[in-house]
Amino acid sequence: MGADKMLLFIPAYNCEKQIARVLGRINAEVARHIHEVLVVENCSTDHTLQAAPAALADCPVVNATLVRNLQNYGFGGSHSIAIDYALKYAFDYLIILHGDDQADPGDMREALEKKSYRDFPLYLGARFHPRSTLTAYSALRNYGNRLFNLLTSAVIGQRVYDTGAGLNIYSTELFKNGMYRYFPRDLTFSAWLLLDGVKQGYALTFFPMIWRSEDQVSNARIIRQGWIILKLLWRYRFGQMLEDSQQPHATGSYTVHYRKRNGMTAGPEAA
Ligand SMILES: Nc1nc2c(ncn2[C@@H]2O[C@H](COP(=O)(O)OP(=O)(O)OP(=O)(O)O)[C@@H](O)[C@H]2O)c(=O)[nH]1
Ligand SMILES: [Mg+2]
Repeated sequence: MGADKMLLFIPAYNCEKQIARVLGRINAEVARHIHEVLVVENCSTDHTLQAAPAALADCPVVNATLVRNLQNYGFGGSHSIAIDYALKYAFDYLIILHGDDQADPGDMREALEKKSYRDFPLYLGARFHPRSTLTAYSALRNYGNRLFNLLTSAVIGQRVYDTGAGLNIYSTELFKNGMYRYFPRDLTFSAWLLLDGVKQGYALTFFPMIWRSEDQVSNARIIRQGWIILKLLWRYRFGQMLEDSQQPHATGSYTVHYRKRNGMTAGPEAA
């Protein structure tokens, strides 16, 4: 295991078909840098919860935890659970890999080996990076995302190639201001993390990735999310990111369904 304590967090909602596939993409070269995998299952209506333990047992990362949220806390709410976990157990970095197998963890292998993420507390995968490959991505979402990337670039004064892809490395320093508790719990959560990190003065960079769209269901609502991000960019530029009325969300709760420690299945009771 590397010198940096890294948590690989996988948000998973209705991805029974993809969860084993995405965990299967974590090869030994990537796994040796990761201290623990945390799958946060968000009350799926399919069998994601049942599919995950065997896939975690097979995964070469030696420590693994599968939790199920007590209720659906949304995409951002699942991220908040992982951030709380990363801070509680003193992880240095939080890697986010979407559970629906659109991103390939192999795309961060070079960064893990060269430790280039140390220079960029926001080390983000980007679907719209010039060297990225996008397969079967709709024209509306493609151009819509590119437009928002340009707007975001203009507002923060540096080139942005994605405001929320499915593979990112964050330094946990970013989260110590506790702002993530206030962010909306929808798919715009990643854009908030990005803007809050930049506002705090942390360095940002993007790396290319291969982004697949095969049997995944897209929940991204480009127009609704675009509107939220536009408002956010406006407030970032001309005032404060949070509205005065915005309250922190209550800390989410979960039950533990699987644990593996040092390669041995430990069972939920060994918390
Ligand atoms: N939409 C959604 N996703 C969740 C939730 N909880 C966890 N997730 C996981 O978060 C990931 C991202 O969600 P997606 O809806 O696929 O969004 P996306 O892939 O960024 O968007 P597109 O590539 O544009 O389809 C998936 O791996 C989901 O399994 C939730 O409450 N809602
Ligand atoms: Mg997806």
